[in-house]
Amino acid sequence: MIKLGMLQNFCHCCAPSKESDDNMSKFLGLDSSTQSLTANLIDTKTGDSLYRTSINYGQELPEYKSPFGFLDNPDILVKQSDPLLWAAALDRLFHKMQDDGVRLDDIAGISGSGQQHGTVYLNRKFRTEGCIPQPGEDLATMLKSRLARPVAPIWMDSSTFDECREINKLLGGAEEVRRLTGSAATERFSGPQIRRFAKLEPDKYHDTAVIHLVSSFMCSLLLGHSAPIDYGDGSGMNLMNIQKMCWENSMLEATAPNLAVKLPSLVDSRTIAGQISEYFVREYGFRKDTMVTVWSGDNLNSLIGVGCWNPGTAVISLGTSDTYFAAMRKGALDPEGYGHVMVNPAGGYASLICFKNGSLARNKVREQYNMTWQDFDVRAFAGTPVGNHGNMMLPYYTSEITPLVLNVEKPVCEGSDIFCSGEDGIGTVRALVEAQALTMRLHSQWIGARPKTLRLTGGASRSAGICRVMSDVFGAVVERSPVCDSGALGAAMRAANSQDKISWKDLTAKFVIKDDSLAVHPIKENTAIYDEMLIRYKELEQSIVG
Ligand code: XUL
Repeated sequence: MIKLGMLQNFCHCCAPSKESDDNMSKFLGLDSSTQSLTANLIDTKTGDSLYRTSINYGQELPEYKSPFGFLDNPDILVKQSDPLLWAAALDRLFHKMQDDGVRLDDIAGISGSGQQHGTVYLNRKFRTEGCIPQPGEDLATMLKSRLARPVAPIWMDSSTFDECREINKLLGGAEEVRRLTGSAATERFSGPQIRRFAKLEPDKYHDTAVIHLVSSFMCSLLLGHSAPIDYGDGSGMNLMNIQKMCWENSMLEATAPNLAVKLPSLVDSRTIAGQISEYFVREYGFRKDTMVTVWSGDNLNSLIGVGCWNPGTAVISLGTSDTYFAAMRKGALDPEGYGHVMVNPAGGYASLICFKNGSLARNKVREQYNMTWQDFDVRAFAGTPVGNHGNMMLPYYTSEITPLVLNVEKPVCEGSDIFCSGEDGIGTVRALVEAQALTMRLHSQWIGARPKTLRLTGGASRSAGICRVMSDVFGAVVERSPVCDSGALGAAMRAANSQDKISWKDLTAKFVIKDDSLAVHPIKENTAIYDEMLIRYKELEQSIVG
């Protein structure tokens, strides 16, 4: 077992004191996600979100040829991004904030949220010289000479089926990997991705001095040197012992040679990693003593941003991927291997299940039928009955993670063809959304009792039709989080909690507004229809997935 690094370097009680008290209440949360970089600036004195903005990679940085945040690849299982794009987005974001008149010298602290599992491979120059651009240089130009690998595999990658089997075998079975790391070896997780890289490009792997997650990589850019990885995002790697909170040597050895020396240290998610680098002071006028709290994974930040850091309410985040997550009261592991246990940055653990066919699938249906969001939401649900006349779909418009289904690009339909290929598409919309809710209910059963309350977040949570289906399928009250950037908000709240010692309870009361008039209550008769449908859904899934 490897010991924790020099924890005291990152201790959350050693922040230098600020010059004045006036400017200590503004905290910036950033969210480096698959398709965009988002900012949310909060003021803990007034309880306001002062400023929000987003840089969409495809639209605002087209030169990186990543319209959806990742590079084109002939192999549909391979999904990789250009880390230079993420660095360029950070510069672009601060320029935008300056142009919009945001006083960056007013910001006391920053933290962030990153798409989970993705890995960035950096060379010796990064380790020895850090990552502060020279005058006249920007972040992307500086970074070019510090990358050991020009691409970063991201969470959407499903190319590591063999590596997962190899890792599970080396550890004596998936169960042992799950017991140690909270998850069976999982295609998109960092460990299997690192193993594949070490196998396919051993020379480049050898030249890699540091391997970062997206979260710790972005944090490093802000600091100007290598940042630690927080326990939360560290638990999505298949490398961390989730009970002992340290790198698990047997996993490191089963993954790739010499991995221990390439990984940053692991720290508590409340750790202040240091002051912002001189680049941001020089270029954008940040104060020298703006402190940076370690970044964490996007779902874990969202847990805080929607106010569900305490057990009780499960969260459904409807984004590029759909995720189902909740703070955990007692430990449980998914015997089927799809669900994950991760460290909750607010303390304790959290369950997480990820479905790749989220907005990806919803958008495909909209495009297929040339529908507006309003058509999708209003017409489709009003025009079709609950249960869709018994028609059902497995929603695999692209390879799925939960359950694992590779090399698919078409949903599996049961029942009349009309609802999958009908001209107006309204039956298809209902079939898709019902399937998305049913698969969530089916694959979250390992966590324990069905939740009485669900909190929906993410763009698609604005859809009344989707909220109704979720509520009826789970037989639970659906609360709608008015916040669509819960990752960025959660990160800002984490910065305030670690740096200003404001409790989660106070932060939640100030920033997580919940409008009870928007709550959707389950209709018993509909839940009964879905209870029966769930049995059929499970059978259909098993007939395809095995
Ligand atoms: C979670 C997962 C995705 C990404 C999306 O395990 O893979 O939700 O975090 O950014």
